[in-house]
Amino acid sequence: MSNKKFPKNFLWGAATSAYQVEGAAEEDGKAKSQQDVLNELNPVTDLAIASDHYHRYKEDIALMKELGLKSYRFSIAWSRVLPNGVGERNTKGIEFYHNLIDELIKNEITPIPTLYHYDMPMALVEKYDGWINRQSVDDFAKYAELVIKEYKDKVKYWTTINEQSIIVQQWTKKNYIPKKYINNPQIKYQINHHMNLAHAMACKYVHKYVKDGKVGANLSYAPIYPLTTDPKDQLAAQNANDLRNLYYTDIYLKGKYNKSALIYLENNGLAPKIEKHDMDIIKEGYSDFLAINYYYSNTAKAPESNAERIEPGLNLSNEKGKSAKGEIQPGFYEMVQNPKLETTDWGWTIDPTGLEYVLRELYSRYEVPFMITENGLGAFDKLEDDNRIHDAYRIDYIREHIKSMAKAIEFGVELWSYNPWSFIDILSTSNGYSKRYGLVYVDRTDEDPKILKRIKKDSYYWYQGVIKSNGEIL
Ligand code: BGP
Repeated sequence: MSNKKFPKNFLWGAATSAYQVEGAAEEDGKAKSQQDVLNELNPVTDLAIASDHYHRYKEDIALMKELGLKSYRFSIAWSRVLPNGVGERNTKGIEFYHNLIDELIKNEITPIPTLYHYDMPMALVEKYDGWINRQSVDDFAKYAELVIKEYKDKVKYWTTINEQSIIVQQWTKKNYIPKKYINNPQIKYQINHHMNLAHAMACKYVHKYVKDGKVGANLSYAPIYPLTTDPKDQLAAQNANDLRNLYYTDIYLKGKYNKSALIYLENNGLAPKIEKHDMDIIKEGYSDFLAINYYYSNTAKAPESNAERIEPGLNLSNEKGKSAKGEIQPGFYEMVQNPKLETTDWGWTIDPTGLEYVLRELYSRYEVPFMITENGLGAFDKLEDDNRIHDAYRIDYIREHIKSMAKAIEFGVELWSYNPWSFIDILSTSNGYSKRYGLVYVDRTDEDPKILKRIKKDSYYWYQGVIKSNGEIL
């Protein structure tokens, strides 16, 4: 099959998120987000500096331009715009994102902002426990309205909330959860319900204020395969897909909760409390597309009849891919390792075929366009004596995923954009700078920020050729 199928105006991009690159965590009026505090409690690296993108965005955008990027997916830090989450605006924060967006546009790079990437303002966590409290929906809606109105003439593509399914699965890591709630897993589905409403409000505002504006959520989506050909395992994989995947996409793209997943949650005392007009709000805030973050696939089997519940995120693993393994939902499914697939150094399966599987599965179900807003390989990169980073493993990973996108396009899938994770090295939440994803190396360690020099990796030069040939030279 040829790779000629990428449309002429395809947006070849790259991605980052605010707290993982910006630094300046408490500078120019920004207040702490829950990520700043979570990192203080369990220090991995320095969020006050991170990759110092806040001060070096011009240098970084010059590198994007040289690479040939057509889009840049980044996130806006709520607590930079509204330090208290609500109320007084931080002019300097608002100005920063104007400058960033202007610089992108000047360099013909389409901005794709995300409104929320795990970084609830700490002020709202202190005030009312953050997303646990329904007040968060109104406060997020106010923040979203402000930001959308502010940048509406410059930004056409908007994404709302990053990875709600990961926020549920890893609820104690992606949210600051006060101790009193820790033993109540229903809370995570309540948080998710509040986010569904918040997402819908943001979609509504994009449709209201942005001429030809397009909006969707960023969802981490891993296909779920049955472990064997036993029909019971097949059904378990379907159950897992309902609860871990369709429970989110049906909300965004059908305006409904996936029925079997909701019934399972109700039967187990885990369902969210849904108020009278909530489903109308969710229906009204429809999405125009889905932004998919794709890293790995998962596998499920039928659990033993006497198996006890193991919630994801409560096992010992720190990593998302690994954490799927070991989850048991009694009578529904058990997540297991896939014996057919290789894994990364962090135990995440490497499965480019899964990306074609996901795109085609979702397209047949919803027939909406997609963007890939994250996809990449976390690795221990090494700065060699020749001052280069020879990351052939990353090139292989990205190449195979691009081939899968091309095949999905050949089968009719509408794909607008591909934004590998990440543009420059970012801090990985659980692993700091030892787990690197960037096309551009940031010369620092967790302990020592050094001078944060940017060095183009081999993957940067390779991706440059991919973009130039519109995906033909891989
Ligand atoms: C996605 C997140 C990113 C990034 C990435 C890699 O789920 O949206 O923020 O963290 O995963 O994950 P990690 O840093 O844990 O390796």
